[in-house]
Amino acid sequence: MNGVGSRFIVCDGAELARLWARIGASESEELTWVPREDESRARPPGFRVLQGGATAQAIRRLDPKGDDEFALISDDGPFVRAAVAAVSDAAPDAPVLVMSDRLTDEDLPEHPCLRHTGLRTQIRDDVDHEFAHLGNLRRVVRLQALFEARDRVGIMLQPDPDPDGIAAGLALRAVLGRKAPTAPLISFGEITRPENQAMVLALDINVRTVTPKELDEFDGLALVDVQPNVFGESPPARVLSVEAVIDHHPERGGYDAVLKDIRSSYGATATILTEYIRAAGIELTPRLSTALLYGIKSDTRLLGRDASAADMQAFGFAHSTHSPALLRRIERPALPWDGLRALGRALAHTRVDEGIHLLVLGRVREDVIAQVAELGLQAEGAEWAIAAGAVGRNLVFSVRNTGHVRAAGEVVRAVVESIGGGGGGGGHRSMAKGIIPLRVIRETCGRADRHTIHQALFDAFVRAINEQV
Ligand SMILES: [Mn+2]
Repeated sequence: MNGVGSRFIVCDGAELARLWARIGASESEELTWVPREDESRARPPGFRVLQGGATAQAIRRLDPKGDDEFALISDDGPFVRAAVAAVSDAAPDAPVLVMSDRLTDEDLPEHPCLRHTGLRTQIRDDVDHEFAHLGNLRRVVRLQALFEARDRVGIMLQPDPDPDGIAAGLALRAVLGRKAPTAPLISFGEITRPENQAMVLALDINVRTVTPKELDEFDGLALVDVQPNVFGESPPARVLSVEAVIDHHPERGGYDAVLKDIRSSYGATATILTEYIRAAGIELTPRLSTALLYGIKSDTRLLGRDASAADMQAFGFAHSTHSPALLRRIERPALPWDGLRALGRALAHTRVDEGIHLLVLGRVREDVIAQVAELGLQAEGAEWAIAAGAVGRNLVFSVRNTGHVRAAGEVVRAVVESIGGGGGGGGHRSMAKGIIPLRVIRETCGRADRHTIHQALFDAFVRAINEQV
């Protein structure tokens, strides 16, 4: 995400210019050097001399544009300070990377978009990373400038917000240096999935449901992990003209945004925001790290196939400061007493048959079902664990397997199909969830008591698991 501008490298003396060439100067870089005394005839190959030294006039002669960036390579304090001042003067918006082994942050002048890193230990990959950080810092500086003067910024998530959107929204608020009252997380819909409710509960996050009319309260709007096409056929006009969009879904047209950062190769929007926070050196609290970690984990299915190298790195970065206790509270919410009693009754008669451990719980809170399925897989001899319970008018069941067998998602679809219409199901290799209306079970099996449900589910699973694919 380095933008499309040019990159100017300014080396202090022939020795550092040759070092830069050895690290592996990129063809897309404009290489310049400032000769030290007695070096005027030692031009390093590929470099052109910065006539007049590191002055604003010399930088202006390079004709820098809005998206360009600079790297200053020097171990000399006065040189770097003069060069930073020259760049600020000639190209006020250009970010600056200072590469030096001897200088410390105290040697460097104030600059809104400057990063400092070492030089001689760098290899080309490191240099590329440093420029990636610089590109992210530039985005942060632009976002901050865009929202600075706004009274109330709405951070808009998709309807039925998910952990990635919630974490990214929370992180954007931190990037903007704001608190909930002036930058609330908002959505046109409520959080419905129990595991997502567990996240906002454990991390004490409020997502406000708003009507299109209520968007008038905000003089700044940022769409996070979402683009307007998600809001239906004819979205409210306000969301078609927003200040910022940060997303990892494929880019859609049909709306205006002052700033856009859309990276469809990323597995999570939380990854983009983690990079912002890292590049800008913003403090990562345990609550925010835990949110980001969980957001990345949940959108990439625990860093599975959809994850990019960037997701792995962001995950690692957030991991070092997250709170294991908070994460546990999200992933293993406290079991309610009646859920535990239902589990106790189901366990009293439990057995593992043909590698299947099936627990039917009766009426329970939905998140209990997933947790009981996890527990069920720990039974001796279990290759499959299924927990089922009545939620509203439906029978909801969660499925887990040991991973060496048929994919759970496929099996659940086959089970729902064989018991009868109106339900749904899906999932991944080792975990899945299915829903069948209780009415359908009553119609198919004559009744919907615990024993009947147990029998019907068990038979359907045996068939589905052993079916040839
Ligand atoms: Mn997402």
